[in-house]
Amino acid sequence: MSQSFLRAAIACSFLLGCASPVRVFVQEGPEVGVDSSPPDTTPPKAGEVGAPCFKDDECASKFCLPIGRCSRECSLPGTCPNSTNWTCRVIAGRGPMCDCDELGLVDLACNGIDENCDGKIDDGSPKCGEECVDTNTSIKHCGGCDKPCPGAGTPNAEPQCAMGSCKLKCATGFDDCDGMPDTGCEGDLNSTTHCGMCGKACMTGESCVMGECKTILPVDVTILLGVTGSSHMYVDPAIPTLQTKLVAPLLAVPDVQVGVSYTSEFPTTPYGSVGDRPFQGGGEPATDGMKLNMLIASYPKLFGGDASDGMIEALGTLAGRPIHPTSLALTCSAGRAPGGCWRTGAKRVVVLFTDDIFHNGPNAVGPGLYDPYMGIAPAPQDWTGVLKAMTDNKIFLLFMSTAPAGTMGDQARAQYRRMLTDLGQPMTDLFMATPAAEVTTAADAVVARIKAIRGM
Ligand SMILES: [Ca+2]
Ligand SMILES: [Ca+2]
Ligand SMILES: [Ca+2]
Ligand SMILES: [Ca+2]
Repeated sequence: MSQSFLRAAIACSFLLGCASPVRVFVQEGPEVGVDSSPPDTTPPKAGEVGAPCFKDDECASKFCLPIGRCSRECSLPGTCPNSTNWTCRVIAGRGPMCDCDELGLVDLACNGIDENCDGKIDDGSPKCGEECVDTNTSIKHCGGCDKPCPGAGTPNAEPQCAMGSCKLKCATGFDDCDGMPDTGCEGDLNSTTHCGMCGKACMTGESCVMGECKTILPVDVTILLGVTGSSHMYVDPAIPTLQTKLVAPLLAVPDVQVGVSYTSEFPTTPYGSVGDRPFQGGGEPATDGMKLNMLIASYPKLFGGDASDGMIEALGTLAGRPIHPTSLALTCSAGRAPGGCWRTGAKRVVVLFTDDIFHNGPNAVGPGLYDPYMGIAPAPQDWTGVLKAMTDNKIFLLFMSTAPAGTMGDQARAQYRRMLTDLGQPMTDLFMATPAAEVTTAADAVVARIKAIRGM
């Protein structure tokens, strides 16, 4: 009688009270309960627990589980392989037997679970020293013990082990262009040498914007301040913000120049008052921040008259339409386009800071002009002509709307949206700048938009 038989017989008689001689064939093997066998890839021996089987006779225990694995007798859960998917269950006609819930065909590494029910926990996972290691993913033991992945602590990079091979995981916008882990992900994909991908260089004169080579044109921005009587209460508190959050960041962008002009109304009753000007030039686009700040702070406090005002005329002037005798032209440097004094080849942007709705502008809905002027000579410009001039001169129009919420402001903004539609611009080019706290948000957004226009 073998030792196995004795052990099985004792287990039967003391723990289970069974007396069947079937248990003579319980196989030799490591004590169950603590599976401390070193991970290996050798399959279980034929007949032992976890060995593949088609019928009961192939198993030492004479019991083949429905999943096609040999079982064995057990007394307690701990007498089966020490994995959560193995349990000691009473099988009808057999008594307590080890049963396994198969979790997959592959035994995943180092998780203490015998997913494939072959009775070996984490088989195939090597140990490196005492540590169970998944050499497919371990950055210390990648593809084998003590094969660390290089690149830790290098710029824009993290070492990574995938399928047992080391590679660098690069931060967004960077790549390992030189193939050397020690330099990390040194390739800046927003640079003109690696624009969008390693080795993709931009042509001379191009810039790399968001991973694409682009020809960046200079940008001229004119801040057009609405200065009728109703607007002073919005302009005054916004002055520091316009200086620090609009002018300063725009001048910090390469080859962006900024100018300031003003708009109010024709000095004709009932539209406006004596001294009003539909357009008053301040300074042409330039880079002198001090001068620009002064042009904003010392804006002319003009008047107005009725509810609508003369901004359409001012936009026409900036777009090069003949200037009205009641307006005051900008003084342009040599070589600049008349009206807005734009540089040749520069993109052109007007930032209109206003609380008004505009005479001779478009109706928000339907055809015709909004509140058209009557009896002013020479005749003021209207949206039809100004739209054409702005389109011909490729002038972008951005609104900073200070009109308060409510019917009047909503009517004005509906007109702005119609103008943006006519210009082929998105509705998002209308920036809410009311109440005063929103001027900062609006200015930030306008700067971002102008940067985007620059890269278009
Ligand atoms: Ca296994
Ligand atoms: Ca496992
Ligand atoms: Ca590198
Ligand atoms: Ca008016």
